[in-house]
Amino acid sequence: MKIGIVCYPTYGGSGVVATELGMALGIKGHEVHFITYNQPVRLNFLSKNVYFHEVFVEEYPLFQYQPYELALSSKMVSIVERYHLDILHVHYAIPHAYAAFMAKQILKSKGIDIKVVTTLHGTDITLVGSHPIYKQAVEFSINNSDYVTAVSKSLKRDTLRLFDIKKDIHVIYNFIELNKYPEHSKEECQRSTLADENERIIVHVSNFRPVKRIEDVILVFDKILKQIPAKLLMVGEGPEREKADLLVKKLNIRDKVLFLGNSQEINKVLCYADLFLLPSQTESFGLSALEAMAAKTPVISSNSGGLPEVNVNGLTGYLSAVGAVDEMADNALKILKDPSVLQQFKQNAYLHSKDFELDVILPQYEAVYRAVKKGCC
Ligand code: GMT
Repeated sequence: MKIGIVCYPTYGGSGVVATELGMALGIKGHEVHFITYNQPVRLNFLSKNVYFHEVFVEEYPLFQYQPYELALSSKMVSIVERYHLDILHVHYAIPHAYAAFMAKQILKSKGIDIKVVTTLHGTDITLVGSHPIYKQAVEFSINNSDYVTAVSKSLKRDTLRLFDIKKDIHVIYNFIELNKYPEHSKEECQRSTLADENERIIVHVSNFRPVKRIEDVILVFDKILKQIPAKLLMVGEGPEREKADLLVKKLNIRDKVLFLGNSQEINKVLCYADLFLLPSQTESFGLSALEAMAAKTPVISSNSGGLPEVNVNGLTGYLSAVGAVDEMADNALKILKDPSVLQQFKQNAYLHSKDFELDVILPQYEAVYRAVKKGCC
């Protein structure tokens, strides 16, 4: 099949899922065309059957805001026409589903019936999409997609609660490619480059937005540190980075916290990890938690959104109410203090991540494309 994928090219989970999906589809013989404003960060340029089309936005003095949706719709129309695409799969409703609706209408006027699949990822619904300034357009674009998927049951529930939705929403979980996290990686990992032999290594990966509650990450770590030797690796960049730095200074733990910036090799960083922290305010799925589990790392997270669908309390890690930093630290210590308990949680996390293997999820998207192409819905 010929599939156009529209996504954000940045480090966020939606772009990562879209990119990994596209590359996997290419390997399976589909022709995949990425349409976005930059080359997606996880896109391996030489991937089989994969093409990238950059959306340019011309500056003009009249525009306070550049009309990206317009440029994107036009680009989608040209790519669908030029490469005879069957499907446009847009990741993150804003503005992609809206731009896809416009492209569909333009193509209709030319006698081309392009099918649009929209995947909802989280903040496009919970934080941004349901805001009154966007709500009407987001609701309309969801209702006018040919097929809608959400990355967790929780996100489906949120979408139905926040919008007047006339379409079925189908849950297709996010996925990982376990072969990118080889079982032997932990043993090969040079932990000594980052921590002393007796220190537990704790990792957080995110875009450092307020929703991630970065200060809770540091507070939990500080409480752990009071009980056992440990290091915290903070991976990512974003608006809360400065605040995090200030808190680290205030707590006088600067030599125990490493800010590593953005990384394209999360699996290599996770190779060092004994524990992953994700105390988010809300999280539709928590792809970073799943990536940690795939690298045999138990997860201490909040219980918000779709996190309970990924992190199983008492098995792969622990879940706590948002902001319950004392409980999170206590749970972390339960895992970290006893090497045999830690080993058990690592193994459980790894085994549970297998439920989200690419091989399990990819056929679900392929089935959607086939059904939608036939005009199922
Ligand atoms: O977490 C973010 O702020 C980035 C955001 C995105 O759209 O890239 O992530 C959302 O989509 C991911 C992939 O489906 C999910 O794993 C994240 O849980 C979700 N983030 C939130 O709901 C806050």
